[in-house]
Amino acid sequence: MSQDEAVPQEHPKEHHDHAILKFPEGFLWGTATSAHQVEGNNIHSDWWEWEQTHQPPHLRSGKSCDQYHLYEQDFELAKELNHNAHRLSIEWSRIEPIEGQFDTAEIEHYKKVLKALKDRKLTVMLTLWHWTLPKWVADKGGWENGATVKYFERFVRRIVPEISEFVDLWVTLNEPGVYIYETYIERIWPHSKKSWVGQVKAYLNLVSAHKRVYKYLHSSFPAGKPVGVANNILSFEVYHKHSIVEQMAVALNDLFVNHLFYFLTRGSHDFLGINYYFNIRLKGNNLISQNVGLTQQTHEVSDLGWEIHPEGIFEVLTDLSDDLPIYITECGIASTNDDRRNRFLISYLQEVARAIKAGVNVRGFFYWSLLDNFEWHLGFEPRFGLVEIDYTNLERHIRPSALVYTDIIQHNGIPHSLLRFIGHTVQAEEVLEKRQKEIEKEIEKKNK
Ligand code: IFM
Repeated sequence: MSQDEAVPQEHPKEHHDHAILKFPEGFLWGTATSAHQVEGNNIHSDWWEWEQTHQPPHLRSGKSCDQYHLYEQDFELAKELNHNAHRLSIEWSRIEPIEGQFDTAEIEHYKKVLKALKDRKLTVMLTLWHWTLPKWVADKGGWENGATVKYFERFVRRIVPEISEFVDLWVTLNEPGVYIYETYIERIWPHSKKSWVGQVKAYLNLVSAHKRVYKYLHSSFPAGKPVGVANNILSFEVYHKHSIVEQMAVALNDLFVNHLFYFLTRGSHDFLGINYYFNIRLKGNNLISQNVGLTQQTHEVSDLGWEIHPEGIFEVLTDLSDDLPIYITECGIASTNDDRRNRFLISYLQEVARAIKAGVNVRGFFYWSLLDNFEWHLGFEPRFGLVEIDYTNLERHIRPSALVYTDIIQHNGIPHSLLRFIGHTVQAEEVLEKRQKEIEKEIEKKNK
């Protein structure tokens, strides 16, 4: 049969939900970055020093994306892509390179940076500490030293009055748990060591640092802007459903990784900041937050081997949901395959929409990251950006996934045309309810 003769197919409308998967009014759509990863030449930080002494040249941050100079250009891109928010961090080691000496030129620099965001009408979420320390703080023992809490608070008290007019939401700390994990358990980051005592001290000092800064931000700025932490949250699963040991491991990992920091700082959050990336399967004797044999499985993974598991974000959102609003302060994928990034974005956001429908108060989503950037000990190879960086000349190139994200932002929801890209679940209940009513009407008509 030729195409002309083809009988047009009936597509019963009620079997598909063609509506846009809507997000709440005022939802924040943006991306996240951190100073050390994008600025370049952070020469007073402990990471910079460690890179020179412990890392081969290609794994050093160097000029990075040179956002220190190119910030206007990058923010313009974010604006053009229709983002309405941006998360970034300031670099303590630039502002206080020597103990007690604050560099006013650097403070002025950050004012300009933040103003550049406000000029573009972007909501600003600012992180005060994203893993790097001034070298002098690290030399005194870093977070293991109780005095670092005081140093950090002094820095915050100095900088916040200067910049608060440009900031809408504060994040005190980024992923304290990951910092501890990489330094004391994996031991692949600066100042790594095996020390249970050191690990506990550092963790508890981070807890008090958050609490003190939270208190300061509220007591000194009564009309206060919301304050939170960006916590790394993982979804966990057992490998063998019957294994009680694995089930216990899931419960313990969930407790330590996802709940402990929030629990120890309860009462000091105006929102929960969730950085969600991937799922972990715990197996046999490999029970401490380790990915298990993923490459031998059929799951799609990122270039870093992180399992793409959209349902995981739904699970953690519903699990952590309480009275506080939630911002997804980071979520992203390292991939040179941009189609994979598209699938990731659409499918993870679909699950966020599902969580909102289930009653979770999610207020914003910050994709990690606006640009490809320096991925810590892994250097520049992992490509997380919506915008690609050509590191030979630092030119920025918009990836197609950036436009998919823009499409979602413009609709404040996921249009059906994008959902089709990954296939999607029909919202069965609504469709059935509607159909039921229609059937009832038809029956009524016939009976007349
Ligand atoms: O690049 C990091 C970021 O600094 C903190 N969260 C996870 C990202 C990807 O690994």
